[in-house]
Amino acid sequence: TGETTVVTIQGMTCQHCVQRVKTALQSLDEVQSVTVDLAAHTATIIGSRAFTPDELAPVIKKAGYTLLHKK
Ligand code: 9UX
Repeated sequence: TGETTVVTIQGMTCQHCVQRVKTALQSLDEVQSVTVDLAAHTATIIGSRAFTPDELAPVIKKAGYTLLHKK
């Protein structure tokens, strides 16, 4: 079991970008797996809990990308 969090990320344009985002998100405690869909600009995080945009945004920014906040 696990909680799934899906976020939209701006700025990923290649598989190196995908790997950077995956590595950054996998560094978080309580993250079990991360998959990134380059075409959809999304990252799907499975973990022992859900993750909030506020805690994910700085991690994604540090990797060089931008969390797109849902309107
Ligand atoms: Mo290459 Mo992806 O610079 O940014 S890692 S396009």
